[in-house]
Amino acid sequence: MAEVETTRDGDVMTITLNRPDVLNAFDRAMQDGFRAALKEAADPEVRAVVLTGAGRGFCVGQDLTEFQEGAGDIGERLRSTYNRNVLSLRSLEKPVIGAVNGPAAGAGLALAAACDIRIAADSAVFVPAFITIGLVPDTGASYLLARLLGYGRAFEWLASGKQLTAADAHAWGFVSEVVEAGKLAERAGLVAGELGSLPTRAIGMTKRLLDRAGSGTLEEQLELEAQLQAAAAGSEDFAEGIAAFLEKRDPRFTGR
Ligand code: T3D
Repeated sequence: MAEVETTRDGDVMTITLNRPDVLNAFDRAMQDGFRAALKEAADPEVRAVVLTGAGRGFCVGQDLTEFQEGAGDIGERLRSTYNRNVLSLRSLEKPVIGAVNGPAAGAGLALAAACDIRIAADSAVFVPAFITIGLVPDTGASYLLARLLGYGRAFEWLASGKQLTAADAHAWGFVSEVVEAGKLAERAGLVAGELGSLPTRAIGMTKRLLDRAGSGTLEEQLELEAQLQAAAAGSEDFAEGIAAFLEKRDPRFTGR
C-alpha cells in the first residue's frame, strides 16, 4: 500500500497520507509520495484538493523514530523535504481543504495550516509538538500560524505546545467547522465540490493576493490587484460570469 494515496472524484482530488499505525508520521518515503501527489494535484483538470489522513490520525509530523540514530542535518532535511512540499502545497492555484480527521501535530499541524480551509472531525486534536521535544516551529508553522491567529495566540500556542480540541480550534478560528467524525469525508467532499465548481483561476489568484497581503504597502497590493484583475478579466470564466448574469441564469464555470 502506497504511503500517500490519491483518488479523484470528478475534478476533486483527495490526497490521503497513509501510515495509519503511526498516525501518518512522515518518513522519507511518505515525503516522496507527498511530493508526487502535489505534482499530480497541479494538473489543471483538478479544481479542488482535499488533504486528509488514513486511520485515526491526520498527520503527526516527523517520524521521531528516525531520530534514534541522531538528528543528522535537520536544516538540510527540512530544505529538501518539508519546505519543498509545503511550498508546493501553498502554490496550488486551486482551493485546498484540510479534512483533519484526527491528531495534527508538528509538521502535520503546519500542513493543516497551509490548507485554505480546515474542517475538523470532532475527534481531531491540534498539537504544535515542536517545543515539547525542544524544537522550534518548522514547515512554515511560525509564518502560517502568526498570519492565521495573530502573534499573541500563535506565541501562546507554539511556545506552550498545548493541545487544542477541535472545539478549541474552532473557537480560535483555526478551523472553519467541526463535524462528526463519520461525516467528515462527505462534508469535505461537498465543500471541495462547491469550491471546485467556481472560477478556479480567480480562486488561485485570490490565494496569491491573500498570501501577499500584509507584507507590502497598500500601493503595492493595489498594483498586484490591478495586475491579477486584468488576468482574471481575460479568463473564459469571467466571460461566462457576465453572460450568465445578463441572461439571468446560473453560470457554468470551467476553470479556464
Ligand atoms: O528533521 C526533521 O525532520 C525535523 C522536523 C520536525 C517536524 C516535526 O514534525 S517535530 C514534531 C514531531 N511530532 C511529535 O512530536 C508528535 C508526537 N506524538 C504525540 O505527541 C502523540 O502521538 C499525539 C498527541 C499527537 C497523539 O496522541 P495519541 O495518544 O492519540 O496517540 P499515540 O498513542 O501517542 O500514538 C499512536 C501511535 O503513533 C503510537 O505508536 P504505538 O505505541 O501504537 O506503537 C505512537 O508512538 C505513534 N506516533 C505518534 N506520533 C509519532 C509516532 N511515531 C513516530 N513519530 C511520531 N511523530
